[in-house]
Amino acid sequence: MQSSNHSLCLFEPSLALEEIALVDAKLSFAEHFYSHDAANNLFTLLINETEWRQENIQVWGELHLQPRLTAWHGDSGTEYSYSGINLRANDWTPTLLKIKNDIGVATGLQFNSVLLNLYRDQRDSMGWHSDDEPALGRNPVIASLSLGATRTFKLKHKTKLEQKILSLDLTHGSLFVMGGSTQHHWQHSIAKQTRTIAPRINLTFRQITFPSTK
Ligand SMILES: O=C(O)CCC(=O)C(=O)O
Ligand SMILES: [Mn+2]
Repeated sequence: MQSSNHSLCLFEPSLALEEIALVDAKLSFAEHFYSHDAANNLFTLLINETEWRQENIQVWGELHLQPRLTAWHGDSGTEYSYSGINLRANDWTPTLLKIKNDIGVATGLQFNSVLLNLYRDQRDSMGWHSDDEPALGRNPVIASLSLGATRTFKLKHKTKLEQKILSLDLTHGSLFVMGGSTQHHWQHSIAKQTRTIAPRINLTFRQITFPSTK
């Protein structure tokens, strides 16, 4: 439910995306894509409006509960499969459409779906992976908005072991974009921590390629 305190029209994002140099990757980052107040506003809206689910995933043939909550929204017909889960898209909400539009203006790109992750505390995490599902097509662009507590996003090269792991603090209101061949060459993760960490929401906007248009 939206109250006047949480109006979507009160803020505009900053468009300043800066490149992060990394071999075999194309990365850019805007630390203050949304102001602190705008990011607070979006965090509150998304926590309350989202039907958060804890999905079972298959790891080495065994079912486990994912160590975070998720939701999938997108254009009708977009569906997403990973680790044995099949997600049918929920409709766009005004909040998600506003963010999608702001990111579209900043990047010049269109997205047709978004995966929302809620890391409830320091015990929630995301294991090493690449966003390289066939439905994302070749050289996908993934636009990642972070809200709430800062978590460290790590990138490690798949084959060039001399490349150091890159650690990037994804702060409240920041936008991080991965494109080019990043997903071919690098894996990324969010590790569990031992110190107490407040909740964090991450939204990754994606463009799903429909089989019929391939
Ligand atoms: O939470 C993050 O920053 C990463 C999320 C992610 O890698 C994903 O949704 O595929
Ligand atoms: Mn990912």
